[in-house]
Amino acid sequence: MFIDRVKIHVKGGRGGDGAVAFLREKYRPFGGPAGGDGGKGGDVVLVATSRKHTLYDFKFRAHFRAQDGEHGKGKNQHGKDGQDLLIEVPMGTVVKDIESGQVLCDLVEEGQRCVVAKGGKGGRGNAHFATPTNQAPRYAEKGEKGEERWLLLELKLIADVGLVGLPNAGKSTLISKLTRAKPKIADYPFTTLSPVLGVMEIDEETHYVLADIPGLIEGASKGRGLGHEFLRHVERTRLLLHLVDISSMRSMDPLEAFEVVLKEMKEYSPAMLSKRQIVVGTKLDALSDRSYVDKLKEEFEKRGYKFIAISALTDENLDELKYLVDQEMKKDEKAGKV
Ligand SMILES: Nc1nc2c(ncn2[C@@H]2O[C@H](COP(=O)(O)OP(=O)(O)OP(=O)(O)O)[C@@H](O)[C@H]2O)c(=O)[nH]1
Ligand SMILES: [Mg+2]
Repeated sequence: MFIDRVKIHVKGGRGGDGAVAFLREKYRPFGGPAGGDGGKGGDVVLVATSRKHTLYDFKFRAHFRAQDGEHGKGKNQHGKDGQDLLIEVPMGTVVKDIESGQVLCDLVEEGQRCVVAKGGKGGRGNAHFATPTNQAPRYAEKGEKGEERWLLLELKLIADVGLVGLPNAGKSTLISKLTRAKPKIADYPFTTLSPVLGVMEIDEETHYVLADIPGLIEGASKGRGLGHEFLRHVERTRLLLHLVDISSMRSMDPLEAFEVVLKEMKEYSPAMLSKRQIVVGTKLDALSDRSYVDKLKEEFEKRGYKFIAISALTDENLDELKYLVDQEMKKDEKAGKV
């Protein structure tokens, strides 16, 4: 199962209490106050790692607590600080505080850290509280409680290229051709229920991560079909392949299909529309009138999009599509936008 959203509870360690103690030495029976400070409680820290790819582990464990600080001791000995609790999460994890809804951090790089619950401060021992009028204070501070909160962890897959389109457009078939991913493919809508990633190799040094997501339909932003939440998995891609069925059995005019999906993307986030898109006409093998391809090409180019017609069944133009993707991605690199 693909787990891309979990709730966890985190709690920093409690600070150790300060000690109340007095020096009692052989020749100084009434030595001064000597209660040491309590140690600080450990922090709970999330750490991004490339070793994990899902939030699956959190299905089995939802509560995390860092170690408490030790209490202070006599002879001015400070308690030890509690150890931080490090929790590994996959790269691409966005961390939200559930109560405030605020995004606390966005863990995108290997080793990146985010302190999600601070440990409490240790209390000061009575040694701190001696004054000229009270040279033997009998009190010390308690350690503070650690911070605690519920977090929502959401995994945004970090893909380079996202595949979008209506259900049945042929997204999963295409990713299965361009990568080693083996998604389910069928001739009914909403075959794909959760995102699938695949790696497309161009040459030894160059590869791109493709993301196949569930199809969008009109009203997806209002919860129809599988909704539009899945778009978050392609939110960070640099390029979208927008698939439209151009076969003779298509259920909708390709330009109309394109507009429907654009509208839903815009509802999700207007920023999605500023992403580069290549329009991919699919199922070319099942198109009887080939002159239609030129017409479509013209129409899409008029709107400012590159257009390519392919068949994932006969492999027609798949190499050309790969080449186009590579070109578009390298444009970014040259412009230093990566
Ligand atoms: N003739 C032909 N059929 C295709 C081609 N590509 C996909 N199909 C068929 O179209 C149907 C839908 O394909 P999928 O790849 O599952 O479509 P999808 O876009 O992933 O659909 P959802 O996951 O439901 O959004 C399947 O029956 C495929 O066999 C193609 O190039 N030629
Ligand atoms: Mg699919």
